[in-house]
Amino acid sequence: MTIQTVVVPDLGGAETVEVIELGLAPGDSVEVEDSLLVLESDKATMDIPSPATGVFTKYLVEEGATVSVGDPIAEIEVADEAAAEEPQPAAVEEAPADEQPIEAAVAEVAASSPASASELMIQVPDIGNDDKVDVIEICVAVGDEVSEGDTLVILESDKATMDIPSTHSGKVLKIVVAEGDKLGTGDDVALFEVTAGQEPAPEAAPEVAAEPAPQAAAPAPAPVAEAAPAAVAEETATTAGADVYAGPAVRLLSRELGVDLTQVSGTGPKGRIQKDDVSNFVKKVMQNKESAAAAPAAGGAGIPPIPAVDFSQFGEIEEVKLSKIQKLTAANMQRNWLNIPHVTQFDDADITEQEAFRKGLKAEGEKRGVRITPVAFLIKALAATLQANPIFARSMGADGQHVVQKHYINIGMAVDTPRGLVVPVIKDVDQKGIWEISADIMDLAAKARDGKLTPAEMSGGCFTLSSLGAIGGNGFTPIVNAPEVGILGVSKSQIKPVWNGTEFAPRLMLPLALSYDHRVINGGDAGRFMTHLVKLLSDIRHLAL
Ligand code: CAO
Repeated sequence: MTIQTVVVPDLGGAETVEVIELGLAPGDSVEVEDSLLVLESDKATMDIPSPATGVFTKYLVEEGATVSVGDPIAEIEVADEAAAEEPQPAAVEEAPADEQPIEAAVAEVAASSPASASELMIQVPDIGNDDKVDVIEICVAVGDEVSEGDTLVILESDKATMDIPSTHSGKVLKIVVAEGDKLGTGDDVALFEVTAGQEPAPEAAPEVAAEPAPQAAAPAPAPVAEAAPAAVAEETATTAGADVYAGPAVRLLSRELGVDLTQVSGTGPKGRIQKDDVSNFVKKVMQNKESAAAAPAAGGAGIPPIPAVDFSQFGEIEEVKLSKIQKLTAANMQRNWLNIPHVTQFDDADITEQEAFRKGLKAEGEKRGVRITPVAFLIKALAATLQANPIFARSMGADGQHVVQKHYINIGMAVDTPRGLVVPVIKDVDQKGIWEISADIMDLAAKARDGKLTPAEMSGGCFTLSSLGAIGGNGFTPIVNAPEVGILGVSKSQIKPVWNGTEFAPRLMLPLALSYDHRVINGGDAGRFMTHLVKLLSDIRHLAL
């Protein structure tokens, strides 16, 4: 066994380059030509291939280090016979030392070689586009052994990127394009010494150039390039990663793992995507999938889960823990939304007289130590409406074969608290007057905000009221609080012009929205319920009847 030191090859004019990717761990097996590390100048990146088959021992540089020609960069352990046989990467060492960027210098290496019978110029196949498009990445270097189908260069139009694959296996003798060049169908890409058995007949080569039909001499699996423009665009959206900054090794890894590089944040120099970034992205997606599968609230009923997004790529973020109530509410809301076919019906109640009456009670309320708000009248009116329309005090039987009719009137009241939404229940509302209901509202709302409600105080409801009247809004569509079948959403009352038969009069109108479970309630039932409620709220004398 011999330790072989790998040095920075001729950089074709660049004086120094940066080490941007160290992908191997000590003990990794390497084949000749496997990428050991990636260097980058201000114009191009360059994979440094292993000069021999063996075992990678260590790097002699750190990521981010600046190196120049001849600097030792890595060590590999090779079998003595292999060391004897395998020279340092000849292709790179043979590069001319004139003042050119890496990619151009590399392209020039074999320029002077006369074409032989086993040489073949690989060309751009039909890219389904008459325009020439930019070369955004050269994926091979002179001296590389390339298999048929391996990506040689990546082209980019304003709509898509396209991998241009090699139509033959062989060794790259010369790359005749550089990043930034424009290429179109049939243009030359690279000169190959094709592997024995793949040589084209001497007369076949020009035909390939003139007619790059996939079947003639090009069995290239070039799905992107051969596809119609629409398919090309689709490829971009899913895997190609048009606007990403990543080297060939990372692009290859992302293709193997099916990772869309546009979704990955790069942590390397200048935001370059590293192999670790791709691995971490996959890890995160898998973790999110596992937690989505574990949480009954997510992706139930065969509904595809909402994809995880790494928001940090758009700006600063923080993770805020959900309270127990918020988690429970999220699960219940989703369960109710998915299980119940909702319909919401709207109306306005004229509460001009009711409000005048309520305000007239304020002084007495102060004496009693009770605040009467519009919510107390709503709950009283709802109790009477439920008595007149008992279908709204039903629940769907678990077997779907029966409904349960409740003969008590308990009304839940949504309360907004710092810990989340809770719904205490006012019991036997039909047997209570407005003062008693007001006292219950005050008591339960205070307990809700202090987190002191007992489970008994939050159960047994027949129907729910959700009032955003003190907050504002014209209307909203509340979600039924299953297993109840109806919920009333109340918004802020406003003075509106209402036609009284002879003229428009200013009236205080209260917007109401009744959501119901259409499995149990029909539109006619809801219409009757809403009409009854509006009548009671508009003239509360009916409550006394
Ligand atoms: N239109 C105009 N003003 C209204 C109103 C309405 N519909 N409803 C209440 N108000 C007024 C009240 O009159 C009171 O003003 P005054 O003190 O001058 O009389 C003021 O708004 C504050 O009322 P309040 O909110 O303190 O009391 P409330 O009895 O109206 O409501 C409660 C109690 C618990 C329902 C309410 O505090 C609450 O938490 N509402 C939010 C419910 C919620 O979050 N629903 C959404 C659930 S789904 O996400």
